[in-house]
Amino acid sequence: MTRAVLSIGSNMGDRLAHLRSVLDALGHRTVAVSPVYTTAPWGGVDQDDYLNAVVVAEDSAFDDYAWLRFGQELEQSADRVREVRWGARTLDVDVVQCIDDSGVAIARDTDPTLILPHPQAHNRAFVLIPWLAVEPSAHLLVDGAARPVATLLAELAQAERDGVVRTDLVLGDESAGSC
Ligand code: PH2
Ligand code: MG
Ligand code: MG
Repeated sequence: MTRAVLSIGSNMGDRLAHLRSVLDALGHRTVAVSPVYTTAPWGGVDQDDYLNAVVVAEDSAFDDYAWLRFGQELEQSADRVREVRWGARTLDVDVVQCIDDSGVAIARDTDPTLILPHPQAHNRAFVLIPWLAVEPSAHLLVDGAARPVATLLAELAQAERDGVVRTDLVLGDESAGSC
């Protein structure tokens, strides 16, 4: 059994439909769904604003690689093409953190296809703000030390935080979320 924190984003096509496709695929595995945010593009590539959200999900048969494959399959279903690094995309599903059976965050840094926790998560208000909305006391490993996500967010520049704006858009079944 693992519990994954997934960051989902889209800035091409029907952005909300792309995010919803993740909730549809997760089904009963969904533990919590954040609100949807419009977010200024992060990473220096000129592109349209994103819709972003965070989903917490559990599956008794999934290890961390299964979550990675799950996300990649959904990205392919959304017709995502090979893109510029940090550039526009129909759907991005990133595994931010994966907690194992014993409640320990899995740490990986040897396989470039899956680095855990996500190496940029602590720098991204578009990940931290939605995550805090569903797990206010969440912690994230940064350089091997568990840090409160709320502290990581407070350390980001105000301009980064201001670029993340909550919407009234709704993803999936609200009864599974904690809005
Ligand atoms: N994803 C990226 C690059 N930049 N910016 C925002 N606001 N949201 C994203 O999901 C995003 C991004 C590539 O993973
Ligand atoms: Mg990403
Ligand atoms: Mg990605």
